[in-house]
Amino acid sequence: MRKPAVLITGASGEIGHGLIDQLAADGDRAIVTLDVAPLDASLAKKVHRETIGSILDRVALERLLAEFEVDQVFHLAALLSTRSEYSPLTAHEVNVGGTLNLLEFAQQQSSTHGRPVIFLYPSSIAVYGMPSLEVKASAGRVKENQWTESTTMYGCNKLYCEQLGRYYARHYKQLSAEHSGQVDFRAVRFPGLISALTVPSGGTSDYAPEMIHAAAKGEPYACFVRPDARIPFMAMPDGVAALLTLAKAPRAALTLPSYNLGAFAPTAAAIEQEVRRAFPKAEISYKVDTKRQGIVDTWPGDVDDSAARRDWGFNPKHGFESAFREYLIPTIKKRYA
Ligand code: AKB
Repeated sequence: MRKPAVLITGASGEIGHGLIDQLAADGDRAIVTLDVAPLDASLAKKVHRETIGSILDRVALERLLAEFEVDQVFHLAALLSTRSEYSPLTAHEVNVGGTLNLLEFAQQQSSTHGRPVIFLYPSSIAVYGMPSLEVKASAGRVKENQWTESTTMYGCNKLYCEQLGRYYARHYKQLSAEHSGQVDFRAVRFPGLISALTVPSGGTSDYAPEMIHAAAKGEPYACFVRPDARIPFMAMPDGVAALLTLAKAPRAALTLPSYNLGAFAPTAAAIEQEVRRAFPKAEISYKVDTKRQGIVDTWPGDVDDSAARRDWGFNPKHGFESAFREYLIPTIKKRYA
């Protein structure tokens, strides 16, 4: 008998940390992970099977298919936006090829156990491409179907994978008589995520978490975007909660294949001010990287997430002040104490 399980790819990354804790606490399925990097020891003991390997390795996926009855997939593995610009072909291979492998895995799983496989996919604000700062300023809160002309490989990968997910969910092998199995694809477009426990790497929204963590460690930080740069952000626990809430939502309530999520949309200067409030001696300066700034300029200043709130009750606990004062600062202070 195969064991019922949830599969998490990219499990040792930032979202994986919080997600494993929550899923282990729920305890209703065995947790199986797949990542090129090992899990922290504290997390490894909470999972049933840790597989060190790549999402491009179809043999590893075949083995998991043979051993586990997966009915939920959290496909977190990806190369983020900054890293992807340095190696766009590798990014395409991992972000698109890897997602295709996972969708096929979910499809095969579903046809072997006869139940839909709920497939959670974190997409990103990187799917948007605001054509100019003037348009960004006047566009207000961008809706899911507006301005989706990304200028980054990562953003293009995410947008295409949303489409692949929609294809697997609704039109897979539409001309074939023997098609069985069903992928229940559900995606969110995350804003920049800020965790008190981990520091991201390879992203372009990294300036916010980097600034906070540097100040907490007493290290100087040169912010790579202008003080007036603005994009939406969210505290990591709200991001994890959103994925888990969407996973449990009744299928019939979902009207979009991919939902915007937002929580607060501060400028870099507002983040600096909040960091200084907690760490008055913080050494923060600005050394603008015009190319990374250029990417941030194409991302919306804020997103309209009313569809997620209406369809499946997305309701982040933290706004800007509470994210800092109730979650980030106290947790980070403890972490580096
Ligand atoms: C990145 O900066 O690449 C990510 C994202 C916004 O998806 N954090």
